[in-house]
Amino acid sequence: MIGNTLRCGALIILAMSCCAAAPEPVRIDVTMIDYRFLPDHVTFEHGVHYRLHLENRGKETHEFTAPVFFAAAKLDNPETLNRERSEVVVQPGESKDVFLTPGAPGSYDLRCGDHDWDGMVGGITVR
Ligand SMILES: [Cu+2]
Repeated sequence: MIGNTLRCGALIILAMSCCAAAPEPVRIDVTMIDYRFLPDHVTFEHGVHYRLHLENRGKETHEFTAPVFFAAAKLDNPETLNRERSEVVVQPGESKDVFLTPGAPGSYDLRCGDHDWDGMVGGITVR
């Protein structure tokens, strides 16, 4: 019994030391409300690994629509996006994480595919 506990503890310490060495992606949070992105402008550094955390606190479904930005980026979990890989659909109360490394520096269009007509637009800069 004590032996098992010790072995278990040793495994946990091994697992922790292994994973602590891996660099964490830089987290960027974008909240979606009815009908805005908060913030509405996001800046990424070229070549850096990110966790883009999208949270919908509105009552309507919102999309983080950025086809050119996503096409230029290296996506770790493209299954989070729609089939065309142009946007991330986030239901009310839901959140999604996209792990990505942005592509070429420049300015990219950001909008909500459903509510851009209502001013739910923003921008993405990669430096
Ligand atoms: Cu929307």
